Amino acid sequence: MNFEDILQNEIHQTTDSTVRDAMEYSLMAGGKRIRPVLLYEVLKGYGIDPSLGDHFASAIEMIHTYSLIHDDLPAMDNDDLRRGKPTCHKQFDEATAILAGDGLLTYAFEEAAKTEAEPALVLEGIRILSRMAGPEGMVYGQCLDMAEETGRTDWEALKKVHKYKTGCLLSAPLMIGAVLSGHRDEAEALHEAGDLIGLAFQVQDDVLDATKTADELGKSNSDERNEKVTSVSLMGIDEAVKTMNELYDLAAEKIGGFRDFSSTSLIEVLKGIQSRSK
Ligand code: GRG
Repeated sequence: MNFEDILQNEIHQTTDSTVRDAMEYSLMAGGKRIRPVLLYEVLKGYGIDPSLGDHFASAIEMIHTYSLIHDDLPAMDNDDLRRGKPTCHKQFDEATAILAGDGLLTYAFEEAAKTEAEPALVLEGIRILSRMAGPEGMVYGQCLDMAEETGRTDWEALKKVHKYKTGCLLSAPLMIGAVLSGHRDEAEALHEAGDLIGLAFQVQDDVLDATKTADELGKSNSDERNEKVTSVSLMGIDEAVKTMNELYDLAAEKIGGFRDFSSTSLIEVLKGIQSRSK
């Protein structure tokens, strides 16, 4: 089964309701699925059947989608367009969008728990997922981002926001892939690689936001509207592009250094992300 069918199938196992419609609307709206791909690539690199990661890959995409739904709400970035479609609260209403986010977040953990691997490995994967998504991870990053004075003020502060807000959920699939493959000892080093990818990805997002239209990107640029400091506003486009390329190269170098890991395919995926246009 391809990943889109897996996701659709899993979400259809929840009770038919408006909240399910809203969860499905946002989940199946055509995201790039970068986080699931990272998990599958780590499993493949360690010589493990990638289907072992189906439930965690779905769980991570559910958590990512919940974060986008909540981030788009009027109380946060107040955006109208996401994944080329009206945001969840525009298509439905605010209460339904809040519930759809809550539903995706909680269902993600049931989803991850379905993984048929050694229970200790599944538990460790769930612990990592929870930590990377929660108040020690993405939620902390979002909190820093909302508190402008302690958030985006200079490059160091901005890097901290991105490490948590973006890096953690890109690190999670790499770390969980290592754990499910029996390489728990390499999860921390993969976390560092994930941080680099997260920062590169975010600088790239800033560059794309500054150079493409909302229609081309399929999402609104609320950073500009909300007058937020970004890597482009701090260092200009040329320097931001240079920084982004250096960060991707560093991440690839790190990934190339793992023992017992065939890195070629994951590095190819990274190159694909580096040349993305949305
Ligand atoms: C609400 C707790 C909470 C967190 C929100 C995801 C997020 C944190 C904010 C969204 C805004 C933003 C720029 C986040 C950084 C991560 C990022 C670049 C998300 C977009 O990821 P893509 O490009 O999206 O992988 P698709 O739609 O392709 O899945």
